[in-house]
Amino acid sequence: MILKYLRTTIFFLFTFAPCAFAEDGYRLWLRYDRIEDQLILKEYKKNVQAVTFERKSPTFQIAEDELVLALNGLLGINPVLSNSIRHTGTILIGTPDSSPLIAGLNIMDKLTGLGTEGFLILTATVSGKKCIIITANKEAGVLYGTFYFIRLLQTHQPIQNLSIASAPKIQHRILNHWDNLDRTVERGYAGFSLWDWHKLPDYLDPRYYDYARANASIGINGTVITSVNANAQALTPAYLEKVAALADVFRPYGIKVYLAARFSAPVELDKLPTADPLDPAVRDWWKNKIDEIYTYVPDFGGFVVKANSEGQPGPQNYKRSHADGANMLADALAPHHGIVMWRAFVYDNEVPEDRSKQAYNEFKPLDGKFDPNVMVQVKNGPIDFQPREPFHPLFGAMPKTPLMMEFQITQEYLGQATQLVYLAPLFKECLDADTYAEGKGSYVSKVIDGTLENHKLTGMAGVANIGNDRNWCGHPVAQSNWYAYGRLAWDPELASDAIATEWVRQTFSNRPDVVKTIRAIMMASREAAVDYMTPLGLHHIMGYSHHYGPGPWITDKPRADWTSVYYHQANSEGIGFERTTTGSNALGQYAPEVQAIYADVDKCPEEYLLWFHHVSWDHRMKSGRSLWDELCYRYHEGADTVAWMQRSWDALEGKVDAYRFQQIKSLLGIQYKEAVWWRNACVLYFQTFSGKEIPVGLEKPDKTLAYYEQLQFRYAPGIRPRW
Ligand code: GCW
Repeated sequence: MILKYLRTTIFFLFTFAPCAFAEDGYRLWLRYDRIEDQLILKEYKKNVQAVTFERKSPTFQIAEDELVLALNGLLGINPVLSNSIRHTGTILIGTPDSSPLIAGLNIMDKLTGLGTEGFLILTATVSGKKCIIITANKEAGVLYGTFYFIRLLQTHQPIQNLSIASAPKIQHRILNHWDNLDRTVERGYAGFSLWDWHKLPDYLDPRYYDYARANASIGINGTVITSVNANAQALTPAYLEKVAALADVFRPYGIKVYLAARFSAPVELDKLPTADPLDPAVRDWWKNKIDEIYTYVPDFGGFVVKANSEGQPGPQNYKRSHADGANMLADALAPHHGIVMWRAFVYDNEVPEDRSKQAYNEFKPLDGKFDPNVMVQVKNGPIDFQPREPFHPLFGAMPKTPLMMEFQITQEYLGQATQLVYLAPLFKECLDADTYAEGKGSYVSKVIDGTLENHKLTGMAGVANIGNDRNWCGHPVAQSNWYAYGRLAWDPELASDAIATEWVRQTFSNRPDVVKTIRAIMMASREAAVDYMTPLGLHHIMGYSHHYGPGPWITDKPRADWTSVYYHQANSEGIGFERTTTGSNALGQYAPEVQAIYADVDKCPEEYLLWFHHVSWDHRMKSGRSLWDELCYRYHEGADTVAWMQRSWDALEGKVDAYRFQQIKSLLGIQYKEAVWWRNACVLYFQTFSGKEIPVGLEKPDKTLAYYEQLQFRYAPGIRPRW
């Protein structure tokens, strides 16, 4: 009852918010404002008049509520709701099990192959009336189909003759929240954690429902609600009760809850003398703990684990392998059908080896040693979510192990919440990369979706950029990265610009000039960020610890691999990290075909030049310029592109809502300042090594290097807690 009341309240807010309040971004891409184009409106109204569910369930109720909300808003109609077909233009919704009418349609062959989450949207005549059928094998598919249908209306697509089949290519499509129990969010730039632990389990913030709706609308089906830098307290009854309350909210939306497991929990919580994964008492402890979790959350998804990485405890503390650790948890989760997502993000300052090689060196020998319900979760690149990295060499190198992709949606290294950087092109660059593991066409996407190496268990994780800011993600356009992540987890083959188009149409406007302009800004934004931060393959030269702004001068820190000089290796001869046979030979971790692309400094694609090579300042680039000149040009080009983004955005005044127009305008102003700051600081710093002049015609920095070096940001958001 209370639930129902809450839901009605939320819908009320959603429906009426635009009249009473500014467009503040709360509604994300689920804005259902009236369609202005009268022709389209008329056409839609003809085709959509009623909604029929023959049988209801909590998930179907959500689908019906969403449709009613959307049809009220977009078309201004109150559809007739019934459990039988009486009107032309009925949307008939259900599964063959829930709906005798659908079961009678002879579509079973179309449904096979769509799995438990795929759906069909069809135009068909039922009981003599022209109807739109939204159906699936299971309820979750029906919900996804409903959101898909609503998207068709939001983006003004034809609906007269529908025949759509869609199924996710990846099984586990998961958000990883790096949320701490005190509600701070590691690398979070959108306020505090959504999870109000203090008021849970009794108070269910309406945002939990809206969060679930947003995820369901793009097919996200799992959420790890606690940070990988895990706190064992999350596994205690006091917290499990709260976790259960969230799981109950999310369940009808098709979303499972997962937790991060702290490897030393048996020691911390119950004073066991060890957390050795082969110790019987430790194994029993986890078995009992996991059984206990399932009494709270019967469909608990499982654990993500960060072990022996950046100070986190793990099996290596006891001279055991990552596989020993993962399998201990997997064994206890298996009877409940839970999974382990064991992260491969490991590197050790004590190991005298290029950091980019370490995960591969540790994990490759373990191929085939993991239990069947373990996935190894690998970041897209071998260092750490940089503006540009080559794909991680583990992709394609562990054929016997299901590898899960980990992307970072939150913009830790890409401008945080002050910069507009659309990440789909970054995600795609990795997914579309060819590993050559099984010959040409062995794309990373095929490793991830299980087709290359024949795995059933598949997954993608995205480190969430969501917080309790009114607009969820801090920067209004950062929502597009949440959206794009979900869409690509459903189908890694989708194109970045197509996803941008969908998102803009739903989130801003269907006006062609608006769509074109915002899409162009989004599509240019990532490359611009690469250029003004880390052009030509540079990486990890951000400010120390908070990673805000430039810090190429960072040196003398507790660990060499936490300094910038480790990565750029600039000296009077040149710049870049030699990773070919004459250097660390990290390139040797890739297939020979990939090595052939990057090995020769004269042929290496320039976007990865300084990733793989230490290059002389005088090296001739494709443009005919010297490396030094080219570096300066790239830094300038990056900042100039932001100026272009500003001008393009300004032309939208009056064409998008005033509130977000102003927000984005002022944020772009900050982005330009930050781009110039990056450019000037880096050019001045690298000039101390090249000893060359900034090319004529390029604007000279107006401040000194010393000025940039002394800037401090003690309170930059998202810093890792130090406990
Ligand atoms: O990107 C780095 C971040 C850490 C993070 C770590 C990881 C959760 O700077 O804040 O810790 O990666 O992925 O484990």
